Amino acid sequence: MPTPLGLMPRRSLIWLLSLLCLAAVLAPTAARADNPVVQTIYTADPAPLVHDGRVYLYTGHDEDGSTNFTMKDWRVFSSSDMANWTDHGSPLSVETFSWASANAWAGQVTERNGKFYWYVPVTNAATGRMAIGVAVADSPLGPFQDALGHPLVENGEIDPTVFIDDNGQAYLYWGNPNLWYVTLNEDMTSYSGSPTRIPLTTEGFGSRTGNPDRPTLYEEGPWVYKRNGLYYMVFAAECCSEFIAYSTAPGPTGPWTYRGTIMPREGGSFTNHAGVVDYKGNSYFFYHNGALPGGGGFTRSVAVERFAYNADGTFPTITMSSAGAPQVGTLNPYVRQEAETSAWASGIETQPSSEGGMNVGWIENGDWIKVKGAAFRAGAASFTARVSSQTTGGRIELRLDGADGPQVGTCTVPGTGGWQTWVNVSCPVHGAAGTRNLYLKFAGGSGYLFNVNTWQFSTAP
Ligand SMILES: [Ca+2]
Ligand SMILES: [Ca+2]
Repeated sequence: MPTPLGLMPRRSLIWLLSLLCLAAVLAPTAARADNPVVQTIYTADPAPLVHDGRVYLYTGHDEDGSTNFTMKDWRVFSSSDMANWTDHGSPLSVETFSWASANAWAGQVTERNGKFYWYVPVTNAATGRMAIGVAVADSPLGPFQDALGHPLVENGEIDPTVFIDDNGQAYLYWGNPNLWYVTLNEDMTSYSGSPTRIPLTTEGFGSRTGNPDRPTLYEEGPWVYKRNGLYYMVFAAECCSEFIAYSTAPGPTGPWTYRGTIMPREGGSFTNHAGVVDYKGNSYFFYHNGALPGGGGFTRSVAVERFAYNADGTFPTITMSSAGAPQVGTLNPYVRQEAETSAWASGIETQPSSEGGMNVGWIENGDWIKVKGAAFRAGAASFTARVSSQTTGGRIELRLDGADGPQVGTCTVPGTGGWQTWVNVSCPVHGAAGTRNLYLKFAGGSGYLFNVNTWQFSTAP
């Protein structure tokens, strides 16, 4: 059995590489960019899930200023248009597992019979080794509970990916430096037989030189799925820095054939981690990099690109962009929208709201939120927001096209007596018609001004 000691030389190398990467951090992303997906915190290890018409994006969470893989909880975001993402907070953390002590690393969620199963690697406090736990929920947003009260499987290796074949047989794959699978039972929380090692042959996973312990390109982070009868294993290759490569097979247990690079090494993070889904007729490739200000190997951010498979089912080369995926459809500003739904957020953070879900907070003068592609149609007449303020409040400027674009309304936010004491404020709107990018720009004095939970436009004053 491999031990965590097997990872030690790599972690040392990572230190050096991360310092190099810090020096190479890109200038702050242009305001029009929609990648990375989340700007309010650092996110890593994307695991997308399409369910009931929405994309749910499960991620890890790098702590601010982290200089190691300091990760305490997982996060979930969702979207119906691939451009505006709603922050749903943290429905799962290391603390959810009473037997775990640290390291909320890369996992994946799947749905079966109306329940959602989240497979994650964490440190088993009793053994000190990485183990894989499984949490279960009735909703893709959680809250998730430990399904077992102990690890599902433990061999010191990480990065579970889960796949349910057309015949209902489920598989859990994981591993670094090896690659393993077990056949999961229908309850998704137990398995038959014992963990099986997938042969890491050069035919199956390419070859690398100069590392006798790792003769193939396989490093970590497998992502397994099936498309048009072909089984795909996408994985992080040849640390460090990692690129994303893939192999295919005629069945879920192989034999695997190496197919080459999907995403070359780039992006200011020495790791990468892929998640692939189809949604509303297009294919999407999620990954992570160090593109946010302050970003790097331990302060990563999840990003996404739209792509199309080649006719023979092979991947095109996919490179990182700051533009992100095109919006699918538009956002309806005439239904209640969460303030924590945005294509880009500048200066703000989010927190759990006393009214459920999350709210936007830490709003200071000049902060703003971009909502992409709001379909105002013939025109909006008024705007209402659910707000709170323990101080004296401020103003929400409604602007179009840019944070300094044309102003179509201004709502005054009063003090409400507390950061979770919510009231509605409304104001008239003039000149908001057609489909435009909406900016909520926040203005006022010094310090934190107010919080916003939800907002909605109306066609009548
Ligand atoms: Ca702020
Ligand atoms: Ca909210």
